[in-house]
Amino acid sequence: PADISLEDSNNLLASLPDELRRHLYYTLGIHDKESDPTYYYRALATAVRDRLVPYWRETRERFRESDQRRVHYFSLEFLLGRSLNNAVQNLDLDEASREALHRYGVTLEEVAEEEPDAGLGNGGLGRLAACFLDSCANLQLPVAGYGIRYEFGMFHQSIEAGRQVEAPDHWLRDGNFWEIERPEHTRTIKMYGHTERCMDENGTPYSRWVGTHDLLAVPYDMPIPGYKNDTVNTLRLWKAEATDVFDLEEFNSGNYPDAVVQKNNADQISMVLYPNDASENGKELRLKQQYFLVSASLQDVLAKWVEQYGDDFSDFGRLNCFQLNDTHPACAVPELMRLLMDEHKVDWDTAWQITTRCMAYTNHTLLPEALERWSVALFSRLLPRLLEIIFEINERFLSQVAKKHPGDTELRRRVSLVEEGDQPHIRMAYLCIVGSFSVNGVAHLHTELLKSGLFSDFYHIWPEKFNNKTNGVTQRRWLSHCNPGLRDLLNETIGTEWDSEMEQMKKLIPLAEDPAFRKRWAEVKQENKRRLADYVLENTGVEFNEAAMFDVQVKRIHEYKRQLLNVLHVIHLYDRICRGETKDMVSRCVLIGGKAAPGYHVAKLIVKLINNVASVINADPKTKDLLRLVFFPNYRVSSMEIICPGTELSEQISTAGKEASGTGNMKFMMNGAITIGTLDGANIEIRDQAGAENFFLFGLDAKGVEVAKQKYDPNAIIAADTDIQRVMEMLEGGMFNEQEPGIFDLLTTGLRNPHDQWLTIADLRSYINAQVEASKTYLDSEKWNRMSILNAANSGWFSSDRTIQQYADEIWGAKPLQDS
Ligand code: DL6
Repeated sequence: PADISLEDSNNLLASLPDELRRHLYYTLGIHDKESDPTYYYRALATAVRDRLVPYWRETRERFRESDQRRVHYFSLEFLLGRSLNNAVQNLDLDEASREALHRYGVTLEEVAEEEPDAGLGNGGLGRLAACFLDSCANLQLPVAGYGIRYEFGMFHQSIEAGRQVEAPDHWLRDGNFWEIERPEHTRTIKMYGHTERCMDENGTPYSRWVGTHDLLAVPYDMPIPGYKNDTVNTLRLWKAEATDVFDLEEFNSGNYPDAVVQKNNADQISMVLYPNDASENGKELRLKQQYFLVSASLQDVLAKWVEQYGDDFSDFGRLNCFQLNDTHPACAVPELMRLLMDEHKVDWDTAWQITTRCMAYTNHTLLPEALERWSVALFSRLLPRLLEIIFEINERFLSQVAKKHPGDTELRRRVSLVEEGDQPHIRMAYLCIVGSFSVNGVAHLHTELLKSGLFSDFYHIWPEKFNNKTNGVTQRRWLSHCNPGLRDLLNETIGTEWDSEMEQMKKLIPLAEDPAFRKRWAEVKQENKRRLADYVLENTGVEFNEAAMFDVQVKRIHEYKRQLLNVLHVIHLYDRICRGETKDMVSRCVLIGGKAAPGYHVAKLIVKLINNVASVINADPKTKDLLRLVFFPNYRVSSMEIICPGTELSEQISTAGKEASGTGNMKFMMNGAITIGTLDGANIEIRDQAGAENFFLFGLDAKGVEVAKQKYDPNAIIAADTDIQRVMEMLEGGMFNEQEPGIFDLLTTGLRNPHDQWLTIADLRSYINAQVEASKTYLDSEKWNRMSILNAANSGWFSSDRTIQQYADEIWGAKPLQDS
């Protein structure tokens, strides 16, 4: 079957209804009418995947035959969400799928609901990787994703007595109908052991890594379909397995449990996603995951290279690029060196030239606690050969620095890859910078702050390495798929090209002045609000008033993202209601959602506070029709697909200088929500694009934050502002924790702390004022709708197609592979 042509393979497939029937009958063994929609999901997913297979193979062939540069996107996270609707949309199978399902009395929507989210990521960084893969396939770029096939994805969050409760997310329990296992490409991964110095026949010394514990990396490929362009790229996810399932000696001696120890140890590596978005916890298993991913993936790429070009690596750097999604895959730098030198006999200088020609690093955070450092002791136990290589990279780098800046020992100490101390550590970000030809931030401000702050020494050494690539999101999932009402309106009014040429959205600008169009725009939003209200009711039991403003903040729970600031404003509104000060008050339904890292105590306390405040407000008859607050549980990709289109006010309220970019802000903008936000991350660019008059700005900017920190006195601010004072009194007086006195003290003392680095109280007055402005504007619905249209109209810049085009042109030097 390997030589089946594209045409033949398509001919092998019957019509979609017949394929659905075949999979129900033969693949799933369903012989009677089945009422459980999960079977229809499985059969349809398999039938749709079959339709991708010929194009998938064809794309792979084009990839293989081309002499263009190939890109390998290394990421510990790919937050894909659901695949069915995406594939149906990209293959233009919507109508055919609906027709095929019709005879069984089920809808595509019901069937799509059966698919578990592939939650192989924490938040922004993982979802960005998924949007990037979509755009690469849309642009027909030769880009493959490499990640880990976690058995358990992002934990399931439920709320019990207001608190977050985590449960495992066994998303693979019922199988994954998209993936194809490729055991023939299994790779062996080394860990532990020690190194030996040896001498080759020419008397040149070299190192051997021996006595290792080996395990296997087995690839599972997920198709990444391009948008109606016959291209299907690949996301290769690795599963860890033992080299031998049983230790036969132990088994034969009757010691059954010990016989499978090796298997269990190996399985653990791809068992679970670490649920920390912005902090690392230095666990050995995490380093194992990181090394496992990069070693397997680099071996894969090198094996394909050798198959095609033999052991001549002279063009390897020109024809390959590895994009490192944050420092998580940083071991790729020493591992490529190791593979080239130890396995392929390339000398150090050539290997270094190749490595630094093909590695590129993206930084996603300025938070110091998120910057990875691994202890030298752990490295030397787990990856002794890599440590040797890192030490040598460091030595050579520091001597280069010494040559350029003689006598500046302080500089050498600062930029060293090894942080000295009682327990020396390897600075993974520095390793990435030294080993890469490109270092990029993810929004203009973020990149500038990297250059002037965190990485300023390196910026002075290599200014040419630094560049910005402002993030983007795919409009095909985040507009076309999730907002069918708006999609249809756009198609009817500005044509259909915006789905792959997002700048076409600009055609909406003149329509913002057309009252008839504004009316239709508002009708679409209203319908999306109705859908969101149903969803909220179903998931929280709280009724949203569909005439109210839908005010939303969904993202990971973190102090710097300041969900607390949002709650303080809600308490302020409640205070106004309690005092009867409701003249001109706009009804609001406030939704907050997101997961807190299980070990992040303060974040979990914020979740509890939101829930407690919600309980009090929602139970008070005075708030009826004026104010609702909900904490939306288990926020994930598929819930954003309903939340985003129904949102009117998008809360992007981080402490300036802390949010690298944000991407939820872009999804909301595309769907016509108006942002209330600080000058942080990509908010700045959102405001530039939308126009300052179409954005509710508040708070200190990044410089202002640094200045304010010098003489911050939150208690004086509270004492001088009666609104804020009352909010604090309500909080501190126990109004929201009558049964559990003192539980929120940590939060209130934090707010009052002059060293509070999130400056929540500093920005509260300005935030309240911006909220008043937002409310006033909302009362003028014509104005609001005009602003909403102009936000969507100017959101073209935030398509990940634009971002990826920039990566391709300015970093990768990658060209599209057209279909033959
Ligand atoms: O670049 C994607 C995304 C940004 O939009 C967010 O602003 C940023 O917080 C997030 N960073 C992380 C940090 N993880 N690490 N390391 O998730 O990246």
